[in-house]
Amino acid sequence: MTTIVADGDAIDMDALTAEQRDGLDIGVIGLDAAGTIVSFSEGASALTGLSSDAVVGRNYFREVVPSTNVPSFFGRFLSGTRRGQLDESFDFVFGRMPQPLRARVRMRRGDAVTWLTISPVETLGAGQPREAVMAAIGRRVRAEPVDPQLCEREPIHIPGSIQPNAVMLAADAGTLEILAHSTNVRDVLSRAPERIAGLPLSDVLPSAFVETIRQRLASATLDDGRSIRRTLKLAGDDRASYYAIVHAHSGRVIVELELEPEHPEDFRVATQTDSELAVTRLRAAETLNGAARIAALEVRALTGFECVLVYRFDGDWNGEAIAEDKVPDWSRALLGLRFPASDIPAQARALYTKAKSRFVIDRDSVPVPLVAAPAAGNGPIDLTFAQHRTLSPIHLEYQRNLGVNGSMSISIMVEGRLWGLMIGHHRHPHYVAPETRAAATVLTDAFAMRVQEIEARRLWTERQAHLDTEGRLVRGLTRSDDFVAALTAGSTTLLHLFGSTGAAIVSGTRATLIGATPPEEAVRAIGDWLKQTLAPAETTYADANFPTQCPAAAAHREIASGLLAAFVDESREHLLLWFRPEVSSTVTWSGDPRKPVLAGSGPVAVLPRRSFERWVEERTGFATPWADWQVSLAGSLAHAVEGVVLRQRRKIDELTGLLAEKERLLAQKDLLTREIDHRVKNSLQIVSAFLQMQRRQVTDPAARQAFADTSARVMSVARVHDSLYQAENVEEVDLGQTIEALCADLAGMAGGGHAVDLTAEPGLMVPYRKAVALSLIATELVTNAFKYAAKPEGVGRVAVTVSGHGAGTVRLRVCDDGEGLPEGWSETKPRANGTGVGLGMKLIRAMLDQINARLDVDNAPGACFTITA
Ligand code: BLA
Repeated sequence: MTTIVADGDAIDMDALTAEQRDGLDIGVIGLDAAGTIVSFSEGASALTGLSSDAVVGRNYFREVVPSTNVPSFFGRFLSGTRRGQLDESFDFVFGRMPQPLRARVRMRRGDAVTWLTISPVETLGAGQPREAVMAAIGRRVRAEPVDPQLCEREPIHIPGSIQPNAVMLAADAGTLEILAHSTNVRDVLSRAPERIAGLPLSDVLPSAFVETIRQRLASATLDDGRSIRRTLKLAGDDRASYYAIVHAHSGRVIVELELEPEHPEDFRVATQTDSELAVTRLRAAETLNGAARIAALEVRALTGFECVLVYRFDGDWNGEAIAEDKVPDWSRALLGLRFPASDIPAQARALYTKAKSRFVIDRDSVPVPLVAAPAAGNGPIDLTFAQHRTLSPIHLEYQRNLGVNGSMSISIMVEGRLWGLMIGHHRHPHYVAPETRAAATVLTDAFAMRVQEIEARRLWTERQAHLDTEGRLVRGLTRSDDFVAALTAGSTTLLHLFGSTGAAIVSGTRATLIGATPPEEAVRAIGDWLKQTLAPAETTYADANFPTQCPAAAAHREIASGLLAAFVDESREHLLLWFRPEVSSTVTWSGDPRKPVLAGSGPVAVLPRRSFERWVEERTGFATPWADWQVSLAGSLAHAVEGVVLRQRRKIDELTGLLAEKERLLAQKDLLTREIDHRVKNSLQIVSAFLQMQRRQVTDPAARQAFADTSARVMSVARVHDSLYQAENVEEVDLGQTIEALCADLAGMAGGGHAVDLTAEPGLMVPYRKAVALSLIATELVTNAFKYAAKPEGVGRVAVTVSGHGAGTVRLRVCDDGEGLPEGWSETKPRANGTGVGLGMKLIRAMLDQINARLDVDNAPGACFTITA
C-alpha cells in the first residue's frame, strides 16, 4: 500500500502556472463546462498512464475515464456547473488506472476552467477473488480443456461484496437490526455513528421508510424477488437523492442505496413515453426474429449500450445470439454465433430464473466488501436478489476476453422458464440509471410476452393442422380394415405429419414404406432395435440423431437422422415410424465449444476461453429435433390405431372363429344325417326284404298282394332315404332320380314283363317330406297300374312323367295303357273290375293332404293320374 500525502484540496490551481501544476505529485486536470479536457498535468499522466497529447480535447467523463460517468462524479460536475457554483470533494475508487486507486477528488470552478484534482489515497488490490483470477491468468500455462462443470461450483450468490456504485445494509428481518453493511457505507451515511453494525435500521434511514419496510415484512410481501423502490433524502445531505431498493431474503432485509442523477437528462434516464413507444413497436412484430430485432434496437436506444443482443437458449442450454443491434464502428459480430452451455453455468441460470437483471457499470471496478457485525453469526449474506451483487470474477474475465466492460443481462422468462437473456455490451464502463434499468427490464418482459404470443400462435396453428390430419387419418382407419393401407395410401398419409420426409409401418414381419426411408430390411431392423431398446413402459421414441444410437440406421443418416416412433400395441407387433433427413448444417460457435474452459492455477482452477473466433463445426447426423407435442401426438395416433383397427380386427377374428365353428358343427350334422339316412334306408330295405320273404310263404293271393304292396311302400321310403344319402344337400332330393330308381325297383318286384316308361326332368330338387309323399303316391299308382291296367295278356306298360310346374311346384303323372277309368269313377269307389278302394287310395289321399297337393284324373285313353304338388 502506498500513501501519498499531497493535499489537492488546499491548493488554488488558478494561481499556479502549468509548470507548477506539473510539478505536483497529484493529478491536475482542467476541464471546460462540458467536461472536455483543456489541460492535463504530468501528475495526471503518471496516475492514468495517459499522455496529455492523447487526452486534451476529449471529454474526460465520457471518453477518457468513463468510469466517472456516474451521478456521484460527472453528475456532481454537471449540477455544480449548471448552478454556477462548484466546489466539491469526495473519495472515489478508480478501478483501473494502471492499478486500482482510491483517491480524494476535488472539483472546483476556477476562473476559466474547472479544476479537477486527484490526490491518491491508496493503491488497492482488486479484492480477493479478482486478485486470484488475475494471478491465475498470469500463471496460465496449459491450454487444454478441463471439465466445464467446475464452473458450476462457484457460489455466485454469496460473493461477500457489492459493486461500488451502491451502498448496502443488511438487517435482521425480525428485529430490523443491522447485521452487515458494505464498507463504503459512510459515502452516504456521513453522520452515522462510528459503529453501524448492531444499530436499528431506523437510526440511519428515514423512519417513514423503515415503517414501510416493517409493514411489508409483516404482510410477507417483500420476498421472492419483490421489493420496495423509493427515492430518499438522507440525514445531513439535502441535495443528494438516493434511489433505495429493499428486499427480503433468507431472514434478512437488504437495503441498497444508490445516488440518483440530479438531472435525469444528464444520464439519459428513460421516460415513461420512451418505454411506452418501445412496447408499442414491439407489439407490432409478427415473427420471433422480427420481435427480437426490435427488442434489441429498443433496449439499446433506452440503455445506451453499444451493443444489445437477444440470446436464446436451446434445449441443452447452449445459446445463440438471434438478434444484435450495435454501433456501426464495433466490428465484432456475434449474431448467429452459438455459445456452449458452460458459458452460463447452471447455478447462474438458476439464479437468473429468480433474479431478473444484472448491470455492471465497470468490469474493473473494485468490489466493496460486506462487513458483518459480530452478532450476525448465521452465515454469509445471500445476495441472490441484490441489484449490486458483484459478478463472478471468472465471468468478468470472460467479458474482458470478449472486449466488454460495462454490461447488462436481463432474464427473458417465457412460461416460467429461462428462455434467454437480453444482453448489453459496452466497450467502456457504462452507467445506466435506476429508472432506465427498470424500463429495460419492463421492455424485456414485454418482449418475453410477445415471444410467448408468437410462439403460442405458431404452435397452435401447427398443432391444429396436425390434429386435422390426425382426424382424417383416424376417420380413414374406421372405414378400412387394412390399417396399413389407411395410413400409407390415399390422399392423407403419415407423411403429412411432423414435417417428416419418410414414414413406415412395421406390422409383424412386414414393413410398409412411404417417402424417403431406409430400405425395408433396415426399417425392420430399426423396429427390432426399438423393441429391445425401449423400456417396457415406454411406447414412443424420438431422437434427432438416432443413427449414433442404432447400428441398423448408421448407413442411412442422410435420409433418416431423425426418428420418431410409436408402438401401436402392447405386444409391440405394430409400429409407426417417421423419419427426418440430416440437416446438413454448419454450426458456427464462438470459439471451440469443446474447449470452453481452460485450466487455471492456484486457487482458480478454471478460466474461460480466450478466443471467440468463429469456430465452425460441421454437424453430421443431426435432423431438426422433434417437439414434445409431436411425440405425444404420435403416441395418440398409435393409440387410435390400436383402438380403431386392432380391436375391431380382434372382434372380426372372434366372429370369424365362431362362424367357422358353426360351419364345422353343421358339416358334422350333415354327416350324421347322411349316416342316419343310410341306416334308415338299409333298415327299410331289410324290412322290405322280410315282407317279400313272408309274401312268398303265404298262399292266399290277397295276403300275398298285401305283403307285396306293403313291401313296395317300404321300398319307396327307402329310396328316398337313399337319394338323401347320396344328395349333396341333406334336406332335398332329386325327384326324378328317386322316382326312376323306385320305378325300376317296382318293375323288378312285379316281374312278369312289367315295365315303366319314365320321363323325368333332371335336377328337380324337392324337400324330403314332399319326396317321401310323392314316392309313396308313385308306388301306389304304379303298383295299381300294374294290377288293374294289365292287358288280358297280363303285361301292362305304365308311363311315369316327372316335371317341373312353375316355381317350387312339381308334377307327377302316372298313366297306364289299360281301358281307362270307368264313368263316374271316384277315389272313394272301387273300380268296376276289382276289389275295393282299399288301403292304396286312402294312403294316396293322406299323402296328398300332407303335402297339400292336387290330384287330377283323366282317361287318355288309359287311366292317367296327375299330381300337382
Ligand atoms: C455469467 N455468462 C454469464 C452471463 C452471460 C454469460 C451473459 C450473465 C452475466 C452477465 O450479465 O454478464 C455469457 N455473455 C455470455 C455469452 C454471451 C455474452 C454467451 O455476451 C454471448 C453473446 N463462463 C465461462 C466459463 C465459466 C463461466 C468457462 O465461459 C466458468 C469457469 C462462468 N458465467 C460464468 C459464471 C457466471 C457467468 C460463474 C455468473 C456470473 C454472475 O452472475 O455472477
